[in-house]
Amino acid sequence: MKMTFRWFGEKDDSVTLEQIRQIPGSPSIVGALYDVPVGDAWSLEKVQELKNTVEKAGLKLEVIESVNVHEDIKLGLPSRDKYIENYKESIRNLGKIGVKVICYNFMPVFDWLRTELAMKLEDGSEAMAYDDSIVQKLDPVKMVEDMATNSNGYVLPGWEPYRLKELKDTLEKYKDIDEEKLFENLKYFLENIIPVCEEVDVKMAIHPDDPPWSLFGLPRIVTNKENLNRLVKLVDSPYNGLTLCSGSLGSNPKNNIPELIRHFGSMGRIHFGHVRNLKFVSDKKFHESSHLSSDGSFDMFEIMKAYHDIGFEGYIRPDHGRMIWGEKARPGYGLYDRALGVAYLNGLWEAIDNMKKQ
Ligand code: DNO
Repeated sequence: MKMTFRWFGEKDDSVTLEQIRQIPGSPSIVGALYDVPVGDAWSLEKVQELKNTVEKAGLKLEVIESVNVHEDIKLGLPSRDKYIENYKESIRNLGKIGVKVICYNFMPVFDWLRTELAMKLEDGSEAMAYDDSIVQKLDPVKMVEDMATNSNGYVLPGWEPYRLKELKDTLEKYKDIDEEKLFENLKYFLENIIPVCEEVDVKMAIHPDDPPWSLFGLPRIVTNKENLNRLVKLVDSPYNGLTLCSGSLGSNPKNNIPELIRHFGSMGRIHFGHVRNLKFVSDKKFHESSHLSSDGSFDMFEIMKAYHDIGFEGYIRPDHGRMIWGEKARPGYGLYDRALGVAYLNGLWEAIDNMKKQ
């Protein structure tokens, strides 16, 4: 297992590389370019610059999250071929600088969704929360405005204004896209890019839909074991893999995370693990919590043990953290609680490792 930490770049993150370097074990960086419009190719020059910045701080850059997929690809429009060519170029350039895994998602229009970005927990910390009964009543356009005004001044990944400014039009275009059609469009995308990944040794790791069910009538397909099984077979190559996100898949209690890790991990299809905890309030209503098992609803020992048992050699990162100790940062992505997450997950790993040696 290789521990990593997500970083949003020098211009757009309150957390510095110097701080990340001092987290026990100096996790390597999960980075991205945030100033390239979705659909454009990532130039070698820009990705090289990012790598240099990270390496100058004594850290490594081997995982990218995300190279976002243009809506026209998800919609299967004729213009998709141009965007797929750009995507291939990004993969090639990332391969040249030593990137091993690209995390991406195939969620129509929206990325992850929460109804609250700073819910006060009993201990005074703040966490993100989701309540489906609120979402049912939401107007998506209004919701996008709320996300933009409640995020401590940060543009949330996946909620970039340029992606959302033509929201109404985009929603309209999805009228004819159901799950089957979305699967077909994903297959077309993968059939085109996976040969390039094989050539340059960069693994694709699709992120599950968060939450893993349909929202606003839009189809969502990266949601459960059955669909993940179908997905890995769309192109049967180890380069067509998964980001196993415990929090996203786990927000549907029918998804048994340790079991999914064992199943897809032993197939060699998990390249990246997002490991976090959350606390269920009721069906489709939860808030995020610290990583500690007893603070949430997941057994984090069982999750880490599943990774250990399959001999996981891929990348792992702590995921959304709470805001604690007065920190002001991007929702979910402050320094402190995620650093505690790293220490805790590393602690579990070390304990499991030693237990097995005895
Ligand atoms: C949320 C993240 C997602 C993820 C993308 C990957 O915090 O896990 O936004 O980065 O879905 O494309």
